[in-house]
Amino acid sequence: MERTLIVFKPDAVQRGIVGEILSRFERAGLKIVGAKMLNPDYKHYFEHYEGIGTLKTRKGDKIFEDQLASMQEGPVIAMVLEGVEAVEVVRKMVGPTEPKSAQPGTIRGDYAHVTYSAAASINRGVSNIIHASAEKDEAEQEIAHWFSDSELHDYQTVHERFTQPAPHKAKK
Ligand code: IDP
Ligand code: MG
Repeated sequence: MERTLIVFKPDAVQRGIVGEILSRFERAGLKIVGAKMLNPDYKHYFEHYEGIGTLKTRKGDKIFEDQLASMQEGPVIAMVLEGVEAVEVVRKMVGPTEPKSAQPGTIRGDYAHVTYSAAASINRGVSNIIHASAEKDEAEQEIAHWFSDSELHDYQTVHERFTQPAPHKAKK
């Protein structure tokens, strides 16, 4: 089963909308296998956003530094979710990076509206509620960066009954 990292950013935590967003993932049947609140330092975010995410290389110094400062505005809640093709499914639910372009129905489209240019004018990374790993390889690196093995848990959900081999045969 595939795993992906999500991080509720300071804007989600401070707006008090973590619970209702999390319920979307639970409703879809994704399984929480790790969860914690933390306040990471610059070094941790540097590795997350540049070492793994190449944000500085892709978008330049200003956007990178604005983004790291925005993430340090308060604690975040990090989780590892597990499910069938979880990386792609969670990204689909989260929507594209810029809230203005994110469709209604996605988390970024439903809970935010801001633009890159508005964010640049106030020296912030664009506030888009939640981080989600973009690729399988990125997810593996991010999970190892945010969670130790002992913080990831193994248990059965009722939903897994429907993602595992059927025990029965059709009745004739
Ligand atoms: P993603 O979060 O959708 O994967 P990335 O390109 O990996 O997008 O960027 C990481 C985060 O950095 C974004 O979620 C957003 O908060 C911020 N960011 C990315 N590009 C821009 C930009 O052009 N302006 C402002 N903030 C940006
Ligand atoms: Mg990314």
